[in-house]
Amino acid sequence: MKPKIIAGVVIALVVVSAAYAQFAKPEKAIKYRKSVMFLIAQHFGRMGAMVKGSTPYEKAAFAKNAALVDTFSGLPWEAFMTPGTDKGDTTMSASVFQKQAKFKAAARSFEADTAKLAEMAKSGNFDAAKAQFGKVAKNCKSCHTDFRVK
Ligand code: ASC
Repeated sequence: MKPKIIAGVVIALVVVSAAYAQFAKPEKAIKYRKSVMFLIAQHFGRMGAMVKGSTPYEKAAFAKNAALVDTFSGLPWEAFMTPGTDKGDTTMSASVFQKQAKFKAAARSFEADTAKLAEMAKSGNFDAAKAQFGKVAKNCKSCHTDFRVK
């Protein structure tokens, strides 16, 4: 093979192996997903306070929190699929591995609903955003019921 082709193959292998081995150790995957879930809960909670009326509704702040939750919504799933991470410092249930299709469907549903929430929040229609906030909260709850150890 020509050196350029060899270099190309080596680069391709490095890129592919990096994509499949995001986490050096299971503990890193657990820490990663817990960090993302912490951020989601923070920013979802700030919207929740406005939905409940315990803090005043501010369009820009609500939209910013919704956009952040939408961005974070795609991040944690690979870390959940990492083998061995149903044990250790985690509340993830092994049912994530046993019911992968259901888990992935729940993740996609959460992503779709957070994307809609971000759109509605941006439009400034607070009533619509509130209703959509409720749908996202249902996603949170049902996934926790099925996939989190009580
Ligand atoms: C939150 C949070 C959750 C969800 C869930 C929604 O703010 O930390 O786990 O909302 O309670 O039903």
